[in-house]
Amino acid sequence: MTETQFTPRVFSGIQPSGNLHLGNYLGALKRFVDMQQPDMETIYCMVDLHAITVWQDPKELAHSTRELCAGFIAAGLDPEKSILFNQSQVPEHAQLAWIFNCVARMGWMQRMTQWKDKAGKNQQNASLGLFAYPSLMAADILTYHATHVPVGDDQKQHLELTRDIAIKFNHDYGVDFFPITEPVIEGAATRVMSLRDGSKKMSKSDPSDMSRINMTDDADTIAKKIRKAKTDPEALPSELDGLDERPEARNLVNIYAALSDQTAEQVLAEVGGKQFGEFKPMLAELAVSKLAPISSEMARLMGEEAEIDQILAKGAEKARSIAAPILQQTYEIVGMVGAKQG
Ligand code: AQP
Repeated sequence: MTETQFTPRVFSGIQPSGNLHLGNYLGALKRFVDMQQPDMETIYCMVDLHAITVWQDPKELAHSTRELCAGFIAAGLDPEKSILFNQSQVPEHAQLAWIFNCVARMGWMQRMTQWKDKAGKNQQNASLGLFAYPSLMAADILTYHATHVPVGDDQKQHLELTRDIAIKFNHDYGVDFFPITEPVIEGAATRVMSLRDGSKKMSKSDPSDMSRINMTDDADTIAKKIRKAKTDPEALPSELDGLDERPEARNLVNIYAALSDQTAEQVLAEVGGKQFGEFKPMLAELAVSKLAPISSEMARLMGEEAEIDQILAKGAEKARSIAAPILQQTYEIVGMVGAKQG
């Protein structure tokens, strides 16, 4: 096998399965915007096929997909600079996922912590799609030969599996066709934790709305959630190791750092010695100043449904022009008769 040079290309996605929250924003969306650079091709997807691995109300799914697109644009993604689309409009994702279902091993999927967490004790009743989720995610990435994937820390294991699938495919067919993708898990907030419990990830499916800040929350709600966030009675330390064994304090410092584009060390140099009574209003003010313009722009864009649908359709067309030839080449490698280069 000869070494192939792959053009740098960024791909990532977010599920339209509920409200975007601060974890999605700091761990993923804000990073997507940072990577939208002139020398980098960026492809960002609303992964609706992933969302239906657990049942979604059809009307809500359509609404969430458009709202997520509005969130992408309001946060700074520009449809002229990045390819924005919803996954189901590009059938190559699902087609390549089938090939990968035949490459990935059952044991690999069974080890996925997200599968274990989401299916819980009721695995027999979970959908086959939920089990095969990482194989579709590998296809999302590799149908663009993407080299860099910005995600939150919780997706690390799925990205390792994407690499395993690429390596096994290349090995099984004696080619150097799929790139070995680099996860980009960077910044102060790669794992934003629940505001109610510093040992749990902030997530859409947490039953307590007080556990997360939604991108659609108004200023008063954001301030109230931060005021009521669980903390401890100690003052903030001036050094990072003073946050050891203080998960809730560490979480709020990391959120502050990510929102203000600083490191946690820089934040502690500024706020060390302050009590939470003083720090929480600072954090609330910062969060409102960063999130309010995004949520009001999201609300405005949601009034322009036809424009959103047009952006998604145009994005899907551009995405297909990259994905279709890669799928056709995959089919040829596998030996499918009639496979023609797109
Ligand atoms: N708490 C988080 N901190 C940092 N990054 C996070 N991400 C999610 N939660 C956090 C990142 O957001 C991107 C999109 O996530 P997703 O919507 O595809 O899936 P998810 O991880 O299932 O989101 P939730 O909120 O955690 O949903 P549920 O409750 O259904 O499990 C990914 O890059 C992810 O890392």
